[in-house]
Amino acid sequence: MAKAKRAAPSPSTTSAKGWKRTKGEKSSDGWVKLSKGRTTSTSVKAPPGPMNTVLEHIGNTPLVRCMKLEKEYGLDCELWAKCEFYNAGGSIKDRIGRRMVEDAEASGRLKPGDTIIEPTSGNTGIGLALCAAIKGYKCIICLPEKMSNEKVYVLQALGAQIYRTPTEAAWDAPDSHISLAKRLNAEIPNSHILDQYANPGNPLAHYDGTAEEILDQTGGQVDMFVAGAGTGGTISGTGKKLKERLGDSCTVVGVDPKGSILAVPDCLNDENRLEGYTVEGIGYDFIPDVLDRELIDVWTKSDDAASMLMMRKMIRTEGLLCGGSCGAAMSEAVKHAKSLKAGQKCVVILPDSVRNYMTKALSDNWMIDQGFIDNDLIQKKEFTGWWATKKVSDLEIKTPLTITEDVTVRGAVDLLKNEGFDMVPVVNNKGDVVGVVTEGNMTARLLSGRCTPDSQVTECLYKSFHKVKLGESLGALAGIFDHEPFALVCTDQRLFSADSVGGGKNCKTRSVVSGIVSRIDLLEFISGADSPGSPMKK
Ligand code: P1T
Repeated sequence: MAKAKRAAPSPSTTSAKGWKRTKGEKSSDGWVKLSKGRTTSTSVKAPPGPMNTVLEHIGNTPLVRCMKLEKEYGLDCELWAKCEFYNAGGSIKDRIGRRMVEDAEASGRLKPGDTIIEPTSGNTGIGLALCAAIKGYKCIICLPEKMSNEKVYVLQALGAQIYRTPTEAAWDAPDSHISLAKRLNAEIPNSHILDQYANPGNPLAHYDGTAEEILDQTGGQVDMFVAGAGTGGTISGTGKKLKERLGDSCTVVGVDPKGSILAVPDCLNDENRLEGYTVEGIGYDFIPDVLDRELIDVWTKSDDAASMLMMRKMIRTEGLLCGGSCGAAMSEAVKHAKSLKAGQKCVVILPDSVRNYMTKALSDNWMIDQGFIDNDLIQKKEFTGWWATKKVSDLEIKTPLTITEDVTVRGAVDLLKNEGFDMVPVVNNKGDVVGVVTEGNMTARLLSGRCTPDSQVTECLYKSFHKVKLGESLGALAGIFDHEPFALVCTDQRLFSADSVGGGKNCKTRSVVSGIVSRIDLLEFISGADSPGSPMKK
């Protein structure tokens, strides 16, 4: 019997798994289609053309479907993420960095050799510093302390000069990042604040760019658009274009973190009003000029824990290497998108990259410290030794010694030497702990010239210390010692002021230091007389 003839496969049209390409045919989006309607994941997409500088790699970011999240949150609609972390400098703010610089060049305001100064939560700074590095401007960035060191290192590497300002300073206080930028601007000749809070180029970068891309990528169908608001440039610029094109068929949802006051109506801001929050880049204590709140149909308040856990979930399930404000936007989007039907589309902006948070929300230890635990992706470490259920009060805690903010570095060095400590808590005039001076911090600051022996200790404070209560378990303390050398033992004290006695209305609870415990105290306890294996016990 004659064997059936098999056609020899054409090497140029058959992939390793036997999927055939439709010969050389490219679909409208640039992908080569395989038979059975699949696209390869091994890159046959037409690459962008060659670029003169990396500034051309800003914009044209991918829109990615989040099917795992759709399923997990029981959504009928399609959930799409606009992945802005693929911009050259790693965030959506590269778009406005480039736009504001190019507008200022075109108007003749910015000239070769000039200095760009900007108050920023970091990403606009990176966008501007990237332009400055490539185009040859000097760049000075004023950045609140809260923002991650990862942003600082990127800024430094791009050649920017950085000034950190207190996070708690109100926007119009003399020590805020905005006031400092204005002072530097007045002192430095040929310097300019391009001012993302008021510069029309900020929303226009999104009106002309981000929004057009989204309309193109969705075939002109966006039923819901969700974005966090910082300056409000993203949501105002994109929202304006979407409303012009789609009218009220597109619902614009603004995400504002608890603690900020951007949301409307104002009563939405009551919970934690003007208190600190962790997520970076969104929320303010003033309304920026470029934020057009008329364009926003619904405001929603995001929560730090839900934001950070959603960020981790997006990384883990969708492979989207995004940052904390992306988690804020997505954690609110999955609630609001529930109202959409099958076939409708919700587009969510993911503004920046996990690169900015490698030592923060990408670290399990950091998440646990902040209490951002879901017992699924982030689980608390459990210790099971005999000591783990004992209490901090079982440790031998030394008599507390604290110093006030006006003590000099020289005074603190003398004190540490004479008392035999290597750290001491610093309290303000109300008795609240503002930080800890440690031998390590003083060494780093003094040797690098960032403080002098006559500086106040507040110039070399370690602020990210941990507090524990006397009733806390040693297991919990061991979790802290996993990555921190010490913890402050604090007790709550209720403080009545003259006008509150009787009614008790203005009674405040204050945290008072009752000692410091370090790793050696725990080790001493475990290996000491109480240890089950100790000869003293027998
Ligand atoms: O400023 P706006 O267009 O509203 O984008 C908000 C936003 C969201 N997420 C992150 C991580 C951000 O950095 C920002 C805004 N960032 C700044 C205002 C800044 O100076 O970097």
